[in-house]
Amino acid sequence: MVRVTADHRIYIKILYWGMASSGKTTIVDTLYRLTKEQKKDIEPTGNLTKIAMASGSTLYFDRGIFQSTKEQKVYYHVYTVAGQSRFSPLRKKIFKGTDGAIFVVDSQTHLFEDNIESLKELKKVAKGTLIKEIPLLVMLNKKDLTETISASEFEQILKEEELWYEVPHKLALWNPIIYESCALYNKRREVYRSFYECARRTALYHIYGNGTAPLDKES
Ligand SMILES: Nc1nc2c(ncn2[C@@H]2O[C@H](COP(=O)(O)OP(=O)(O)OP(=O)(O)O)[C@@H](O)[C@H]2O)c(=O)[nH]1
Ligand SMILES: [Mg+2]
Repeated sequence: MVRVTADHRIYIKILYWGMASSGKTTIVDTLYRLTKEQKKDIEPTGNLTKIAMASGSTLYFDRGIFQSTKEQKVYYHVYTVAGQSRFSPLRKKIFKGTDGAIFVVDSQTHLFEDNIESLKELKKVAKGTLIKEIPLLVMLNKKDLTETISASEFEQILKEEELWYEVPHKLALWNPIIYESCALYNKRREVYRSFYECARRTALYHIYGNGTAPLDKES
């Protein structure tokens, strides 16, 4: 839920969701580092909050706050969920108030089913709001590895899960973009672009769609 404070600051919540070890924490780490080091349209304010186990796996969530450098009143609260199955009730809590979601796939072929399970859980928690009210984007992560699934294979999953609209459906304009990504800082690929697109779509839903996917005038 986009929040506007009395001093006209706008807070937007963006959530990274996906199975354990798919790379969510690494993505936010990389996003933080690269926006701190380079001049981008967002910059981090303060540090990242990471609540993790000794293994590095997220125990509760990660959170970072980024500020738009063009629209200084706009802030993004960026969260990642803890992907291990046992944290399901926690994920439901963290999801509350999400304005934009990025689903992070561990694209290694042998994890196909685990990713579907994580997507189904997100769908259930979102109760029909994905795409219609909450922009959804996909990162097909770890594409630096061999033996990974392709974007068209994942598109098929989105279709089976009814998270894809065929033209001429008006919502087809807002179908998730599938980014073939690598979250590792030194080999990073599509980390900034996917975040930027999620932020952009979220703003459009808020400004032109009054909290829903903007459709053209005839609709
Ligand atoms: N090769 C490769 N490894 C990655 C990539 N992204 C993350 N990893 C590695 O995968 C492991 C898990 O990454 P995390 O970022 O902790 O995964 P997570 O999704 O936050 O996991 P949970 O917190 O348990 O849900 C780490 O060893 C990362 O270095 C990637 O794009 N390519
Ligand atoms: Mg994590």
